[in-house]
Amino acid sequence: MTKIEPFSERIYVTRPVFPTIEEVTEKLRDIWAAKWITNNGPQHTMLERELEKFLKVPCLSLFNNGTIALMVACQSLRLSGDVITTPFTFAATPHVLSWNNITPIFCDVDDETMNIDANKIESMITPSTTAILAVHVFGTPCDVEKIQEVANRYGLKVIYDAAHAFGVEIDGQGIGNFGDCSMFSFHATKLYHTVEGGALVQKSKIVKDRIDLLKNFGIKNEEEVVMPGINGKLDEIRAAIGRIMLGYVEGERLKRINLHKIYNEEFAEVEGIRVMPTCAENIKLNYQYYVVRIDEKIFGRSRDYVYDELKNYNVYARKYFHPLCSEFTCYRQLNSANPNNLPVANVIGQQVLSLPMYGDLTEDDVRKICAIIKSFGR
Ligand code: T4K
Repeated sequence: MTKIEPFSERIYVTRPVFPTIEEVTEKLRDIWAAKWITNNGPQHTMLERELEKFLKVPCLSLFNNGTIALMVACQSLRLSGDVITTPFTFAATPHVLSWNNITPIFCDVDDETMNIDANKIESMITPSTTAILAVHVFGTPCDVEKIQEVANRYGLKVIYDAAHAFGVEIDGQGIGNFGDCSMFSFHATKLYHTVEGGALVQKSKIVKDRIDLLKNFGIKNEEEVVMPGINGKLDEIRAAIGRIMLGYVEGERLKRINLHKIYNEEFAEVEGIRVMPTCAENIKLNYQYYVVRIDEKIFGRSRDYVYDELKNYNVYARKYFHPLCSEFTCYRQLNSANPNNLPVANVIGQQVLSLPMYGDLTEDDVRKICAIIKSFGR
């Protein structure tokens, strides 16, 4: 077998999409001319309307990041007590609950989608439960129908952490239309970004008004502060960048679809490497991440071996999401964090590896990454 040379430069798990300097400069000139740089300026207002259209959602409020947006979602829905969530997510998801004095209750995940297992939620509900906080992990939609059905039966609110799900649709409906509220992250590492940023999406103008108060210190006007709010505002420069980036999303998505296909092709015959789930035809995905699961018993090498060895070839994959949130020192004492309660999540946490995925990767890059990984198998 011919020796595979390492990449000459580091290949990261992702790379932000950059607009041209000229496009940004043009927008900066508008902002300088308007002399309005934050606090609900024209770029902000225009971006909210443009995103509502793009995401096919009725009401959207911009935020300075997805985490603060999710914090405000809990406040706007007046959540308390316990909220059922997934351990297989980024740290922000349960942390937001803790910052609201809410106890996260970890529910196991589905082996195929890696999302919260909707069939196990009911058994976790107690009189203290006020909501379900589900995550469309890696952009694969949760079982929204089943989750809503359980929530309705017990009078629970449903919040979706849609940080990964920008542009995802079910039956032509924007993913943000499900549940009481959805959060999107516009962090630089996402398919669509505003450098840092995020949004809350929900159905009612009245709730939007409350959210907009909460993200601006609760200030109604110069004389009245009506609730204990926070500073969740997105500034004009980032809003302007967000407006430019809307023009890049579909092109980036198409490039990623092609790269997904190549990864899938390359791994099709490899035993012990499981690729991402395929979704039903009524679901439009965004192809933001490419994630595999490595079964050590079949592949002959562990996920950690592959992760470490890839670095020798200058490939920096990521173990999204390991450790599980239920393994964090701040949560592992919770009853629901016991691994016996989370058998599927614990296996996935040991197997999962996010491989490089961004539009500037070439087809050859992807084929070479696959060849390197395949060369590790025994
Ligand atoms: N809920 C979920 C399910 C989430 O995944 C997230 C965020 C949130 C909530 C919270 O939303 P935000 O408050 O962030 O809006 C990254 C992102 O920072 C984070 O937004 C994201 N999830 C998470 C999954 O990934 P890290 O700590 O892995 O990022 P970092 O800095 O290691 O970047 C990853 C790779 O990207 C680097 O290895 C290289 C590349 N990179 C990164 C940056 C920032 C670049 O090439 N250039 C860059 O400027 O968290």
